[in-house]
Amino acid sequence: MDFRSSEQAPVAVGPRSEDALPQTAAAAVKVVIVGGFGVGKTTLVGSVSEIRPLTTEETMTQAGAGVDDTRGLAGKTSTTVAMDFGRISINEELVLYLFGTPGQERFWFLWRGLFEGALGAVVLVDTRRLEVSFDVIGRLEERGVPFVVAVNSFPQAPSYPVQELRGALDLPDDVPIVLCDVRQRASSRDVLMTLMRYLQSLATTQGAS
Ligand SMILES: Nc1nc2c(ncn2[C@@H]2O[C@H](COP(=O)(O)OP(=O)(O)OP(=O)(O)O)[C@@H](O)[C@H]2O)c(=O)[nH]1
Ligand SMILES: [Mg+2]
Repeated sequence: MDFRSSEQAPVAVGPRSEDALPQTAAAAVKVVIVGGFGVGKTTLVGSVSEIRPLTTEETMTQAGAGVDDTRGLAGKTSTTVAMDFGRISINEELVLYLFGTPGQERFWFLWRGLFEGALGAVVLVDTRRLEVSFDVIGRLEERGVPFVVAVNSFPQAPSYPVQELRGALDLPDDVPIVLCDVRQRASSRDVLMTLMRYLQSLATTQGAS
């Protein structure tokens, strides 16, 4: 087909040049962002990704009433049904691929594939609804995926001392807990850096034993 002769401009195909990996990238790591319904997973991937994130948001409808726990989420109008995907370069050599999971239990059957090859995970929690993260943490522990916990600061969310949170979530002492506001790129990046440092410390400990 001769595009020059068609009336409409040709549609660009293939990856956009600004999305290309830096030539210096030597290692790519898969990280999953998990947590209960509406804790801010899609927001985190969107704020930190250097490529336009892929999202699978669907509008929340009346059909979810009574099923979706929307307490404290008055402004939330959409929900992830498959996954979020983004990318961030930590430095010139290390690139993270971010996979955000759906928070709603009815989409959890998709999780199996999402954990394949993941080096680590971020568990996002909302202190108003800590219980929505219990199952998620259990699943990561079952699969042996190392994780850090990031407490997303929503207004009016109660703040608890870290030790109390650790107890409530039944976390071992070495699992990092950090506060964040995932709407802020720098804050989301800090969360990922905490995970990277934690993975590095685990690798060092395991290498030493
Ligand atoms: N105030 C405040 N609002 C936030 C923050 N993070 C996310 N939100 C808002 O909270 C809502 C939930 O965010 P999402 O990113 O869709 O949450 P999610 O975990 O991806 O939700 P599901 O995919 O449906 O499980 C959105 O309306 C966000 O704008 C935060 O740090 N502070
Ligand atoms: Mg989402």
